[in-house]
Amino acid sequence: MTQLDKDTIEAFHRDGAVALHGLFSDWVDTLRAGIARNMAEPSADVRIYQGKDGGGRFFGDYCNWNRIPEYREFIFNSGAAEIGRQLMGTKTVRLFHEHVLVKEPGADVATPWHQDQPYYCVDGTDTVSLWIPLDHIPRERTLEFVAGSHKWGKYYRPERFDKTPLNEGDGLEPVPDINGNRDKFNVIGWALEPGDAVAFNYMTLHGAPANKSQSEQRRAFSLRLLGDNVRYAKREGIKTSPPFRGVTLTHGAMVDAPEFPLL
Ligand SMILES: O=C(O)CCC(=O)C(=O)O
Repeated sequence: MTQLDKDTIEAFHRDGAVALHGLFSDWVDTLRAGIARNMAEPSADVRIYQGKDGGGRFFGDYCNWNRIPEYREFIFNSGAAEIGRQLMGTKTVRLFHEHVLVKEPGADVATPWHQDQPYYCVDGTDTVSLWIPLDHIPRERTLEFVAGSHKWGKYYRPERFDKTPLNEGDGLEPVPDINGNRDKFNVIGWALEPGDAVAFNYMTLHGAPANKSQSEQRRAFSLRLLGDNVRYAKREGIKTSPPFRGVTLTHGAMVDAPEFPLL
């Protein structure tokens, strides 16, 4: 069992994001195979942004672990849940969902700066996503974070990745212009190899550039985990993403449902 060192865990809590190198190298082929299957058989919730002028697609799909055997194998057997548990410092780890994000060569849609929690039907601070790249990621193409933003106490307005709002009139303030003011924010990010991971809190502001490479794709598998203090959040009149249409939990309940197995 991998034991994370104290500095890594401290950096995760301080900055809201930390790089973990080489942890999942043995799982790269499995996850690539799962993503190929997922792209060939997408769910009804798939979102595909077609690049302009011959650019590739930005493919996003989620909540497919139950029907993609490679995802199940990874989620239940890779030790990722234990890594999440150590980072959060919790007794329990529950699966929230997986999210796959592929930017084909020339995919010209950037991932806008956002926090994940305002999109979700959960609230709490014991949260972690493990964003696992399956291709070489140079620093200029990596997922970036505003260090410390998970502690700002703000929920910013969720948008679709093409910048259309997920909900009109949600009363939330827009995400600040981070790219236009990079000197004012502590932006962190790492060059990564296949099987590395970046772990981040659902409240940490993050974003990623378009894929300007004309030859290299950028595949990523993001595993979303929940810890002890997370509760179901019913956001009245608001579309969440993922939608979790079949879940009947009440507001404030433990997130205990077959969709969210204990790991
Ligand atoms: O892969 C990307 O471009 C975005 C990833 C992301 O926003 C996430 O995993 O929460």
